[in-house]
Amino acid sequence: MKLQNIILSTAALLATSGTAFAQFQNAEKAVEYRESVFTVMGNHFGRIGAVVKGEAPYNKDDVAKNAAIVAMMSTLPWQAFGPGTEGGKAKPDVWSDNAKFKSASEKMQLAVAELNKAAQSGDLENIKKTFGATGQACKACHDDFRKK
Ligand code: ASC
Repeated sequence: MKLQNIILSTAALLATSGTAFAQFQNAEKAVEYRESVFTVMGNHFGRIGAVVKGEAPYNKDDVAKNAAIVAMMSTLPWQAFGPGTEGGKAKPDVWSDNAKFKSASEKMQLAVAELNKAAQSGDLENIKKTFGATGQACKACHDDFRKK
């Protein structure tokens, strides 16, 4: 290999392997970030849950706001599961079976997008239906990838 090619490929490798860590100073910061995102997501999802379960009155604007927050948050944690960030509540399977984890994360984001659509339209029956499907997507991923 020519020296120039070695330099170019090394630079490319550093650029790509650096991205996982670039946004986080270290693994602990990545764990803190992703767990914080899940905390906020769970809080706002839970507020919709209270309405779905009849424990709180249905207010269209509140549910729409909470669903929009959940939808936005649902896109964020994945960047913080990069190589070398094992730890926290994540099982090692996140890294050893990463394709399955990615697929589960995508299912959750799609379910949340449907919930958000229903919430913005204000159709309570559809909110209930998509809330249930989203909860199942949360649980499926927790069963496989989150420590008890
Ligand atoms: C929630 C929450 C979760 C999911 C999950 C659904 O309200 O915080 O993690 O629902 O329990 O099964």
